[in-house]
Amino acid sequence: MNSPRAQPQPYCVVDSHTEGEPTRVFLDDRAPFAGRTVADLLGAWRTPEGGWSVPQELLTLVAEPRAAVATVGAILCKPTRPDHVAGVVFFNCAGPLGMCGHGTIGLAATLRHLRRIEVGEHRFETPVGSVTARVREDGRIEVDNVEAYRHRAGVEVEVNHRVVRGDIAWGGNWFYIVDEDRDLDLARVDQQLAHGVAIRNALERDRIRGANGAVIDHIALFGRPVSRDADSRNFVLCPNGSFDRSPCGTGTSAKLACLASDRSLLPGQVWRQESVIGSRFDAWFRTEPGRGDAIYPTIRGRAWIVAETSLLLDPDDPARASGWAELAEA
Ligand code: PYC
Repeated sequence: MNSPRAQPQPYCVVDSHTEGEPTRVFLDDRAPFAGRTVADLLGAWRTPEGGWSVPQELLTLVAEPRAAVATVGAILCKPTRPDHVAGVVFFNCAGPLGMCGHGTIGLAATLRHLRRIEVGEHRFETPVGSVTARVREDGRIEVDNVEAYRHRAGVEVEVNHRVVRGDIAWGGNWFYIVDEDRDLDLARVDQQLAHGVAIRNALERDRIRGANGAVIDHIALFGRPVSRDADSRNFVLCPNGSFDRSPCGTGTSAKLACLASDRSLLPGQVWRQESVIGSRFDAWFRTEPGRGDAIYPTIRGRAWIVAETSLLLDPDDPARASGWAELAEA
């Protein structure tokens, strides 16, 4: 008879969606995350090139068959500053994200659900800077994102024998932003995904990158809104080849930076961004003297809790990858 194999400790998670886009929060009260800060995780997961990667085992936990492909993981970490509630490291099944707007809204809704925070302002440390989430009485959550800016305007790239023109902008992740003439809708998701991937490949082929040689891993197509009271509809290709069901908090931030640079949107003016599934974020920005064209965007949206669960990785399961070596050695 086979003796029973030791089962690894389950990962406790809370799942939510923000305007349709899933977030899976990994709780910080048990190993391997208990007591870890953002810097601990990034240090453990540092790559020889100076970036950082996410262990395969964690990528497995935000991928099929345990999650929808669009899922963003959010690892809750110990804060290092007394005025911050927590740290957070975002990733999807392809690897790390800098910031994540929908994920921060999902994280704040999760912490409220767990009664760890209440209505009010809460600060979080992320790998790319501090962000603030304001949980409102009406359940909406506003995120004051990291600084956003347009890096280059009107950058042309040849895609399938056609010239595409777009702006390169930072909103917590790197985006190539294209204003599209065509309607963006769910019926054409396959074409939109293929177009996004072709643009991303063409940018890499031509070594067109963000500041300091950063790879542009998000492609955001902006088009006409469907709702009368929205300003625009978008389709955002994420690094894992999925599309954002929400209007993408960091993508909307990057778009705001471009609008601000073009003087097409003023500080405080509300921009209503619709996603390809028709969900929405309201967004606006402020500026600071001496910061040039950089803006400080705020995104407002809603999130709903959908599950509290623990994830199992059976050692015999072929859909599991091994390896906690990176963190264990930290
Ligand atoms: O909301 O910032 C965002 C985001 C990035 C990737 C998926 N969602």
